[in-house]
Amino acid sequence: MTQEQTLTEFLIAEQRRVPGATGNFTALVNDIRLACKRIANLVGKGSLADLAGKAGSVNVQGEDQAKLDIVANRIFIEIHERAGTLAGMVSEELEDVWQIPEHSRGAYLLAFDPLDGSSNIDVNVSVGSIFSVLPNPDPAAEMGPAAFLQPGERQVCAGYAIYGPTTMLVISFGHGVHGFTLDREIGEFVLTHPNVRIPDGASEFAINSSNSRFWEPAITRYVDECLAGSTGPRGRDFNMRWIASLVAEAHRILLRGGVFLYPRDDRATARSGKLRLLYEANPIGFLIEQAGGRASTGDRPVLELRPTSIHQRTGLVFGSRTEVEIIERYHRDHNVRRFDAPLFGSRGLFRGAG
Ligand code: AFP
Repeated sequence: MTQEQTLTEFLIAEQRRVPGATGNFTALVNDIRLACKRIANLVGKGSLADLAGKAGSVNVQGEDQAKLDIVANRIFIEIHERAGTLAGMVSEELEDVWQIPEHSRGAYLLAFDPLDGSSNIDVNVSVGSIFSVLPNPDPAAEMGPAAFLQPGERQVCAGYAIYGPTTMLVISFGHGVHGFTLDREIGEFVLTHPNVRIPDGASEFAINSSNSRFWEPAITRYVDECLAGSTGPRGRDFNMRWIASLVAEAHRILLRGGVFLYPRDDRATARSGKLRLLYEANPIGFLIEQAGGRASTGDRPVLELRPTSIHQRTGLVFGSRTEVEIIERYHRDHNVRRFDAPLFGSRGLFRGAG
């Protein structure tokens, strides 16, 4: 039997690959790991920790905060703010950039969603934490939103922790994706899923179809064709999934293939999409691309987008490369004029097919 490799050993090996590495990056990833372990512990306690339910507050996006959203956010901040590895932090739960005291400033920026899918906590469905690490582009400049407005392709590390039946940390440093499972007996993440590759050609799609009346024609066409199954143009049956937890959805797709769509739509709240670019779409997109899949706004690779604000939203389509490319093609074909392409309007050919 080969010996298990822990995340600590993996990180040391990674650091050795970089001549002159200071250990700061390794320390940062170690701290992310610690934050995720602490959150996993609380999530695992469920109602026993008296952390179930809503906090009675709303975040900067106007969404109700769960008690665990607030606690998980605090855990991330407390662990990182004096570690000496970061120059600033952005979180789904914070309106502004979190300033790091000058004497503790490091070379990196951290954007995170401390508890993604938090509407699922009270019903005991998988949730997660998502993180994205960027270099600080100008250490001499005053820390503010501008530092974070870098395209996702500049990420040096991204990943998520999933708090499900097991807790896993799935991470990429820009050369492949690796999954580590928390062994609670030894308190360590152990490498269980090295070099994850997304299977292509899988037959599952995930979308919240209650929004279908607001979709663009390209999305309607894609979903209608999937629903038509073996009798339609795709010539095979598809399964539909929707967990309402991006991390859980991304995890399934990384391991089993398929495609996820949260497209922009015609609701006033989702014209630019629903998911947040910096701490949802970019880190998940980075993992997906590193695992051989594709992540797109629908029109173009999501990692190429240059953000204009720290809480910017985007449409997001990701998963098996072939499927995402089909969806991008449909955008090119049908979305020249939104919502009124002849085949897909209210009386169009495909409207009745689903
Ligand atoms: P929360 O973290 O507020 O629960 O949001 C979860 C999420 O951002 C993402 O994880 C899901 O894919 C998506 O929202 C679900 O959105 P709908 O409830 O609109 O389906």
